[in-house]
Amino acid sequence: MPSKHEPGSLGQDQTHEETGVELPRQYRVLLHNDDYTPMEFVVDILMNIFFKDEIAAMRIMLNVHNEGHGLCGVYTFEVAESKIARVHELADQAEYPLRASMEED
Ligand code: TYC
Repeated sequence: MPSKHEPGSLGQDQTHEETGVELPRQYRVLLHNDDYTPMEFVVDILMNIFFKDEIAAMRIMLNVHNEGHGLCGVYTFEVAESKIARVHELADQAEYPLRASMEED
């Protein structure tokens, strides 16, 4: 069994410079405040699209309401993109101006 500092070992303490293994880039998905989307709609979005429990969803919604924007979660590009598309789809359908965006973590 090679020691965990040898190349090819199973140790998890090597840097990606040593292993050449790159982690996928991660993106923060943000929700933005507006004056028209009902609070309950935002809580439902956070529970159904971002899988938050009711307490966490309420906390994030109030943070967005008070600060202007708030973090929903951190995902790979494709997952972030599809969650944002789903938020916009549901908001558009309900005719609310709710918007989400992403930025690299
Ligand atoms: N500001 C909205 C209201 O007072 C609630 C709200 C919260 C809207 C979060 C958007 O992302 C949002 N009804």
